[in-house]
Amino acid sequence: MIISRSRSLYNSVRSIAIHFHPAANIQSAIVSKSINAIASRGSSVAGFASATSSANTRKMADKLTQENRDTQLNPLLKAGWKVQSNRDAIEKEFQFKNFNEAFAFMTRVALLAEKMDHHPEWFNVYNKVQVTLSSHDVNGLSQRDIKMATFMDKIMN
Ligand code: H2B
Repeated sequence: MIISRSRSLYNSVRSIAIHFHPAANIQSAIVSKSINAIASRGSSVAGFASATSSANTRKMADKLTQENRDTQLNPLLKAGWKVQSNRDAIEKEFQFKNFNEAFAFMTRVALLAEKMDHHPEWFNVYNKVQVTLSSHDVNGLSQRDIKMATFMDKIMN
């Protein structure tokens, strides 16, 4: 009895101490953030089927038309991008001073790729990065490839 009483006293003192401890406040803020993140992930799982099908419809819509090719792809071809002979994809080789510069470029592109959910095919050896851009879901070039190629050219200059 005495043991259990002092145990419960200990627990309430401990919980007060935790409550008022600044580090505990930070910790509980982190915990509630994580819970919110898990909760919102849960609700997006519930809406998964409709979310993915609308994402696919959106992605299909951005496949390049002939007009887009004349107005948006042509400037990239003038800037050194080439359409592959066997595939509706564009490629370009970027060269840097050293590996560090090449990897910094790849890191900046990777951040955009994650944001866009659109990823380049690429090959790196030391100071060179060979890039191929194509949109797998539309089996060819899309606005996303134009955007990514334009970004790569911009950060090179
Ligand atoms: N990148 C490219 N280049 N084409 C795609 O179709 C593509 C992608 N689809 N990155 C994304 C990821 C898809 O697989 C995810 C599930 O949205």
